[in-house]
Amino acid sequence: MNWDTFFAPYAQVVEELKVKLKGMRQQFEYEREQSPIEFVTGRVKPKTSIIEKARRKGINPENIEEELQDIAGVRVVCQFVDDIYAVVSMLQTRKDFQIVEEKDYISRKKDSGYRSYHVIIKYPVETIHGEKFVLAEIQIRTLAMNFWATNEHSLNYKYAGKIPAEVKSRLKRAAEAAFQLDEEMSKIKHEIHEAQKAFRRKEEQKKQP
Ligand code: 0O2
Repeated sequence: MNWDTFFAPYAQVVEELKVKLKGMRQQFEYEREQSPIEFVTGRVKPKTSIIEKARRKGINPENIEEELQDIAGVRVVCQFVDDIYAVVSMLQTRKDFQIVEEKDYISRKKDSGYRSYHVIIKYPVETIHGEKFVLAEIQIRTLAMNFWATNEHSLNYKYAGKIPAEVKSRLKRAAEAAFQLDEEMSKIKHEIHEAQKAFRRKEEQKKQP
């Protein structure tokens, strides 16, 4: 397989989705409204991870494009849990891609303690050979969920998926703490928004001559 050719449409999808999602954030700013999107990142899954995941899930290499949903991955990070659902509703109304699956690991967290909302989409990408539909995964999570998932991911990498029991139980407690943090912050969301609005107004005044 020519991996450069294989990766090209995925790299394009990730870039296009990043531009579009960052554009949504920008539009909220232009309209002086609180954006539900804090930041957006994206990546194309590395070759070794694709091969390893396909092997683990028993996917025939010929079917990787149809069966591996997260070769193109974009992450939307929000301040509050409510924001996640606001982003999901906005994605549901878009006409530039089709949602093929939604995985709500927030109302039903994974055994590891992982929480996040995943939206799997079919995205039409223009290539030099014409239109190609590519699967992509949009992960939407709060800052607290992201903090937990990033650290857990590093530990999984370190221990090659076999995290020692003691570390695992600490991770479970940390997941609970992240959940509590989201709950508490949601309760003072309005006050935080007011404070952030006032701060932005002050910054804008400073810029004026
Ligand atoms: P990477 O390195 O982030 O790309 P699965 O069979 O559970 O591995 P599946 O069926 O594709 O994966 O779907 P799922 O469960 O929605 O997981 C897809 C991605 O979600 C994972 O990709 C992770 O990015 C993230 N994820 C899912 N579960 C966990 C978890 O317990 N901890 C962390 N930190 N992230 C998780 P990859 O390919 O596993 O990894």
